Amino acid sequence: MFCLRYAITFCKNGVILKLPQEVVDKNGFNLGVLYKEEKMKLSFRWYGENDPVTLEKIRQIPGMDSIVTAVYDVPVGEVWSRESIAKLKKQTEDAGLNFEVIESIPVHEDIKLGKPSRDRLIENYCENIRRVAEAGIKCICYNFMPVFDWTRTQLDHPLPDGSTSLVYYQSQVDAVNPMNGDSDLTLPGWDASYTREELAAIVAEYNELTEEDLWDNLAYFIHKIIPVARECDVYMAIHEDDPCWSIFGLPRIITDEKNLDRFLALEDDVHHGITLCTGSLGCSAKNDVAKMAYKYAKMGRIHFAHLRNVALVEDGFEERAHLSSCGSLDMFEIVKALHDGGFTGYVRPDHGRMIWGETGRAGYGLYDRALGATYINGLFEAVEKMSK
Ligand code: DNO
Repeated sequence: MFCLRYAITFCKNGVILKLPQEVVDKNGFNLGVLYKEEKMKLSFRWYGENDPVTLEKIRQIPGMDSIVTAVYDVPVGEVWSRESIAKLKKQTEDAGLNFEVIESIPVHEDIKLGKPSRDRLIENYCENIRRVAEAGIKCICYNFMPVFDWTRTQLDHPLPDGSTSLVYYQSQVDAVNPMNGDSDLTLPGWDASYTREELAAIVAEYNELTEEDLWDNLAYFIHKIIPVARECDVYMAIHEDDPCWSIFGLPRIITDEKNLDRFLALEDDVHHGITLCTGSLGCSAKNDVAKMAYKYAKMGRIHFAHLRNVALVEDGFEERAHLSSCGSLDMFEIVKALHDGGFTGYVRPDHGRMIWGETGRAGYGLYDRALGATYINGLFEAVEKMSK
């Protein structure tokens, strides 16, 4: 006697994305894996009920499978309430989409700094892993960038076709001193919950911290969270530093192949993996993104992929449409590398330009990301069929 633990589920557009995974006998003993999920799962970032890009709109993007979201009503470092998690799950599932990816559970600065308070904060982090896992989450994206997450110098840079996009010019970054609390100059992507003075104080705390110290603090964190992720069967997926070099003299370590190898060696466990962000790695010409995509997919360590293109320019980089011919990255080669490496994780279109007069959260409008999603679908369909 046996039964299928998981029913066959269909993507709303009729494409089979998931097949039964395990067969269990009547006592619940696992008889093994029947079919494996064979495809990437297309996902889309949603910032919750205040996001002008609604779940209903996201659902209409062809092939859409999962929502990527987070609890935003709790300060960094605190435990997320089960109610908030359950609400996100219900909203997502009511819209006919899967609730399987969190981006991000942010890492408190005290953990990155290795302060004594880190043990309590890491325990909270582990509790968040447990709570989202209980709600069905399979993959958690996070980053270990000191103070500043992704950094750009302008969010509405006009492109020749009349659209606007996010850009990074090194000379402008070099002109900003985040230690100067009086300056009104802020850069997009900075955590808005800090005042300028608080920001300056936190940056000052990093003065003494070397890259090796940051590695030690990362290793300490990883050794505590990965056993919990394994227990909960959740895939942790670190996001590379964006851009992938040090800014304002702060150390940044998740930047290239050598450092990703070092990072992955911290724990020999598939639950310890990466988000392959093509735009973050691809803004340095030194990174061969397709090579890394193949290598880490083959190792089973890419759980999430952020796919977008960037154009490298003399003084930095400009975000462009997803299409290969619009930027410096060969998106076909990257998708082929993921596919050939056996990648079956979550994929999302990353930042889009603002097009067709859309206004809203920079990088996270509907239209250009939806075009990106459709392009990504096309690339995956092509590489899948070519390989048969
Ligand atoms: C930018 C995003 C990042 C990412 C975090 C992950 O648009 O890709 O902010 O969410 O770095 O923790």
